[in-house]
Amino acid sequence: MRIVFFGPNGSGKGTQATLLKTELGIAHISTGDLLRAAVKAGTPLGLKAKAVMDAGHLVSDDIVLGMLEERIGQSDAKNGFILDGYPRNLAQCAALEDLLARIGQPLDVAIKLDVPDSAILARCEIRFAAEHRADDDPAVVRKRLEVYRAQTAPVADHFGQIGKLKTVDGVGEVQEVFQRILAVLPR
Ligand code: B4P
Repeated sequence: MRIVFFGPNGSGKGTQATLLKTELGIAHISTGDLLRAAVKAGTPLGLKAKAVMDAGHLVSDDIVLGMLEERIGQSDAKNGFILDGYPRNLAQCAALEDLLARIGQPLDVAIKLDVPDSAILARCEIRFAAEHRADDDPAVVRKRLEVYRAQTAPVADHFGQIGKLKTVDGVGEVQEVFQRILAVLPR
């Protein structure tokens, strides 16, 4: 199965994709994790990405697409994958559809996690206190929510128009949200 997960920052994409990966035995590909790994490794790409991420903006489309293409080509993604945090704008959406058409692996479903801003701010504040991730600073979280509304929300409309969108309430216990996700997966 090939799944796209999207929703605002802190909506729980990473948390839920990790559970779903185990449930379905498919690859979990998080562009946020790929970027954070590049930042940690101090690669030229990582150094470039760090400033952009810390300010709450999106990293450039060509950098993210290059990373994604390489990751999707790895053997654990042959039987399916969950894309967590990609696509984040309409250009990435078009690039993804091109890539998947080229490799003959069309998407099955796009799952959108709905979480109100107040809950997102509260979650990111907790993580900021524990992990000190610069992009969890409340001012940066607000910026990321703005970016989400302007650039990522239109991606939902696109998946809706092609009949692949499922919207799931992302508020509640992690296991409760997970059961809602399982219930909307195509059989
Ligand atoms: P992400 O890595 O996607 O952001 P995230 O804040 O980790 O979001 P996620 O939704 O995965 O939340 P999580 O499960 O961790 O992006 C980071 C940055 O990378 C972006 O801002 C951007 O700069 C860059 N980037 C990534 N992809 C890109 C792309 N395609 N193009 C360009 N740039 C890109 O959950 C958040 C917190 O909530 C956790 O602490 C978790 O424990 C908690 N939580 C989860 N579920 C909960 C629940 N049900 N109840 C209470 N708390 C919950």
